[in-house]
Amino acid sequence: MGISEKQEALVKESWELMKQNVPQLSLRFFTLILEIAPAAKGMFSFLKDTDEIPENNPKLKAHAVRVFKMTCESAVQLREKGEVVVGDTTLKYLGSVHVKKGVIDPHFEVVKEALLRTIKEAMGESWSQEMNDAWGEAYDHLASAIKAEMHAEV
Ligand code: HEM
Ligand code: ISQ
Repeated sequence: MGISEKQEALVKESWELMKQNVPQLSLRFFTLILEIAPAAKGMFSFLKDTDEIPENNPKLKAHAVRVFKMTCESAVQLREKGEVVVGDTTLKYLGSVHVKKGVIDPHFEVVKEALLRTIKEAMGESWSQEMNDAWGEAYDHLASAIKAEMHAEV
């Protein structure tokens, strides 16, 4: 299943709005990940030695933004090409980073759920099911590409 032109626009527009509030967005995204899967905490180097999620941690913000951005780009590619083709080296690199950190396939559902809930909360009145499905679709394709690299890694 691909995504429609309208859905691509919904993803892009919502990201344009959300990125104006990166500190809150990244904190919420992360909080939700840990709410759904508390055990994930130990995997993130920037959280290991803290009790609470750092509100203004530059690394956390930068990482969270990359996840959103990559998912948004994946929506554009899905629309244009019907598939996700993040630069080959980027994918290989991401595959190896995640394998090294001990990420396994089911974790991707956790991050998806957290991402979609973050978007729903951030968009409030402007949120729609169609917007949600578009982000979900884009994420699924990106996640599959990363998972494929993770399995190719060894
Ligand atoms: C690191 C993206 C899924 C856990 C990263 C980095 C990116 C990224 C860009 C930074 C790599 C670097 O430059 O060091 C993504 C995307 C995902 C995804 C786009 C899904 C489509 C997941 C999942 C988990 C996870 C499912 C499991 C909970 C981590 C961890 C790191 C990381 C633990 C290392 C953080 C650190 O300590 O520096 N991810 N990720 N990621 N990711 Fe993901
Ligand atoms: C890395 N990978 C997946 C999700 C993330 C969320 C916040 C910060 C870093 C991340």
